[in-house]
Amino acid sequence: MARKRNKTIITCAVTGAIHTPTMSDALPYTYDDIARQAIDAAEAGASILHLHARNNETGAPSVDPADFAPFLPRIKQASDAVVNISTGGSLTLSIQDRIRPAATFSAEMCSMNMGSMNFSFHPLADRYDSWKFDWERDYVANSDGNIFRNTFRDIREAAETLAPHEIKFEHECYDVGHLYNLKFCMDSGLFKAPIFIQFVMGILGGIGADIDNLVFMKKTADKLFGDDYRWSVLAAGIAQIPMATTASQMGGHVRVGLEDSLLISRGTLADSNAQQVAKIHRIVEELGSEVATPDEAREMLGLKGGDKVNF
Ligand code: KMH
Ligand code: ZN
Repeated sequence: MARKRNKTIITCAVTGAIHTPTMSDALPYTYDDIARQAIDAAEAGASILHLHARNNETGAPSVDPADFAPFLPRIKQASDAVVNISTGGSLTLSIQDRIRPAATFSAEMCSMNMGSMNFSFHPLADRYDSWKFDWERDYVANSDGNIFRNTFRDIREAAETLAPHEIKFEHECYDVGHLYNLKFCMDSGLFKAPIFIQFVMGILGGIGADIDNLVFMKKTADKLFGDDYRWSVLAAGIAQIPMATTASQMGGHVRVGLEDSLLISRGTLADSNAQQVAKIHRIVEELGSEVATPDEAREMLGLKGGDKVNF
């Protein structure tokens, strides 16, 4: 008898902190739009919603819990999806500032970035002649000076502060070395199995988005973590859907959303997060896998449950 395949978890990363309002009218930044697009993405099949906040008027990325508070309860009321709060919402603020939203709202999941690195999107600055908001051009152009700081001390501090909340981490690994950082932290007792690894591919500063690299990341994770991990892929830009498709065929989970790509196909902007979710949902099913419900995702990842959050 054929071995039953694991169901595929779709995460949708709804807005992020890389893209800016000028780049796409579909990018949600108001509280209302973030709530509405998150709910629509869940209805289209996303069982995890990876959420950042933005300033309601200007769309500038924000890690202020006050900018999460207006949309989190609305999402919870309208959907059963797992809420995953970013702890990487700023490339300049301290880890203490970055983890405050996850701690304040005691989410079921949050991101945990597994190494320090260059993290740049400055080439995007040359694509636009005019910008909707004053902050955008400098924010994008100056990202060539960014160091995304996630030292071992930062990771320990985040893990220890968040431990009482029983939050499951989405371990964002942007390169092979980050897997070794994660192994070191696991061996130090910071994280409990099964860990959930997000292979992040195609960020300028991290590993490129191609199949050889994905196989290498996966083989390295197998070697380091054995059966103690679940994994997913996000690829930036046009590689998003092809790499998610490949991951789903390799037994992994997938992440889409306007945080990672503004496109629905080469040269065409997506009109919403839900459109990307619907596309990968269709592909996963057409290729013979099933998409996990939020409760199935909770079971697979060992989450504490949607009734234990603080929003
Ligand atoms: N924007 C992604 C490449 C985080 O939120 O902690 C990485 C990310 C970081 O999702
Ligand atoms: Zn994020």
